[in-house]
Amino acid sequence: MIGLRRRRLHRWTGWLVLGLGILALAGCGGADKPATATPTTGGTPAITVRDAWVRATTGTEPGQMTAAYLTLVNTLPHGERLIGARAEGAGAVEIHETTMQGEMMHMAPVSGVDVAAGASVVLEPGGLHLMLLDLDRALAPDDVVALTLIFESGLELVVEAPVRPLVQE
Ligand SMILES: [Cu+2]
Repeated sequence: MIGLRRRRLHRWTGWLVLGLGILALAGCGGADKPATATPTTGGTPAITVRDAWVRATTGTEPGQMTAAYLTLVNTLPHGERLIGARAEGAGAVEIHETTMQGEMMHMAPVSGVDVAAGASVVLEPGGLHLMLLDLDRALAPDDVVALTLIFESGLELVVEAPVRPLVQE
């Protein structure tokens, strides 16, 4: 029990540190940004994933957490709602949104992300992201993490997301 309590405390500390790190490194104000990806015309209508990547962990020990980012592009004639995900090597994955509350950066779980017909949604630092929890190993650049995105319709998409350094140039 003591070990569990300690781990929980550690997790929250990690969130705080990560939040501050995003603030310091990405300099993101948490403002809403328009989607940058445009659904392509032609081809089979589908929901697709672009530019998926996972932030490298800060340490080398197991049990860490990190964030994954990607763009969802929906060329289907109907909306889809992302409701969860799995990640290779992660004990759990949550969908989070980072917002500014006054001058404090805050992130909290959200129940899902709607991707309207013909629209795209960007998960990016300072905004929506997937939180990969309880990693069984450290993640370094050049690693690849298989992400499975789960939609409310029952659709599941698997994407190979490369690990990128904490600081993006
Ligand atoms: Cu998060």
